[in-house]
Amino acid sequence: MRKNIMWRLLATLFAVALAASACGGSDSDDDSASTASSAAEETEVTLAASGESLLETVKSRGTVNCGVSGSAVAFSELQADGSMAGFDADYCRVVAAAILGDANKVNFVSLTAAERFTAVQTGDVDLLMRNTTWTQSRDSEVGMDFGPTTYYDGQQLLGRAGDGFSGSSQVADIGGSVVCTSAGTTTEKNIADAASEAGVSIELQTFEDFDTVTNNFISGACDIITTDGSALVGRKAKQQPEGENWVIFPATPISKEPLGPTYGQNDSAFSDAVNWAVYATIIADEKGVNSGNVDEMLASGDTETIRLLGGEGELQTGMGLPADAFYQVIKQVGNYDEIYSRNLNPVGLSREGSANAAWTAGGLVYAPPAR
Ligand SMILES: N[C@@H](CCC(=O)N[C@@H](CS)C(=O)NCC(=O)O)C(=O)O
Repeated sequence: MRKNIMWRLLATLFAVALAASACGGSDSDDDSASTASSAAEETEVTLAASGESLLETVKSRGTVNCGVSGSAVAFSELQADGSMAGFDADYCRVVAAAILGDANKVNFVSLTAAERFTAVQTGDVDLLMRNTTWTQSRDSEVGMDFGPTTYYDGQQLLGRAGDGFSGSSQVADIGGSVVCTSAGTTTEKNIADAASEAGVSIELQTFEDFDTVTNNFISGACDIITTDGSALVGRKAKQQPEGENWVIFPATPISKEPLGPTYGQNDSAFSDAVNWAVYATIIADEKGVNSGNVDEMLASGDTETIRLLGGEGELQTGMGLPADAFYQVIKQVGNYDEIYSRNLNPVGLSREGSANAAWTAGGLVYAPPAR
């Protein structure tokens, strides 16, 4: 057992060292690379002191430290009263409801794209629900693990109709443009690749956050902004000035951006808890179980529904969660469709006909069985 813990410690330190070198070059900015050694030291302290899964740490702490953007329209937006609203914020609440029985036990931590992976490595946050794309390098050398995709996104561009752009514009049409995006994202690399593949040259400018990017577009300093399509839809809904017509293109995104929960690698107890909390929202949606009828379904649903809601709670207790973990998730936060509809429909993002529809409706949203 002790030997096991030592191996985990060594493996984690090795991963953090690798991640730190990767952050500077591929997925983060120089600032996060410069904190690499303190990240490694802090991680050593955290694991040496506990040697336990984050699941146990979260239970004894009594709150989930959840990394979000804080300024991603409809995904995680800091409100005037200090609360956090949005789809990602609600998925932080899903995790807290499952592990702690209380969706309000979340400490939201706003992070820029460039800061996010270091915040996981140092233990500042337990997980990210922060428009974070699952990629091969993040899943390996950066030292992250990824849970089920909660939103299937893709990168698009946003320009002005007044500059001659339309919904049918292509990357080949942006030659000579100043194109702006945030640093430390998949976005900056994808657009550079796409422009070179289309044979056009662009001036790519990166900024620390997407508020600055959007403000630079509004002021005219950027001709085009680019990021996950969902963020562009949100920005257009909230910030398009009167009399202007912002257009989003190309119709088929230039990349795949599967977004979902992200946490440090090799902690199965914690990742199982996060993953199955997300799956519970998807299964509940498939079964027609929602926050309004969950009590009724616990009494009279089919056998899988009763298992999922804790009528027979062994599946949940077997993974270190309370028997009613997923009942609490659905009762307090809702199923996938409720979470999607209340946050994303208001800005014009619809599940229908998209990859975010249920698999039974031609989409990709699918969960393994609760058995
Ligand atoms: N999904 C991409 C981009 C994520 C990201 O941070 N996007 C920036 C904009 S490029 C952002 O803050 N988006 C939300 C917003 O502020 O609207 C990634 O994981 O690298």
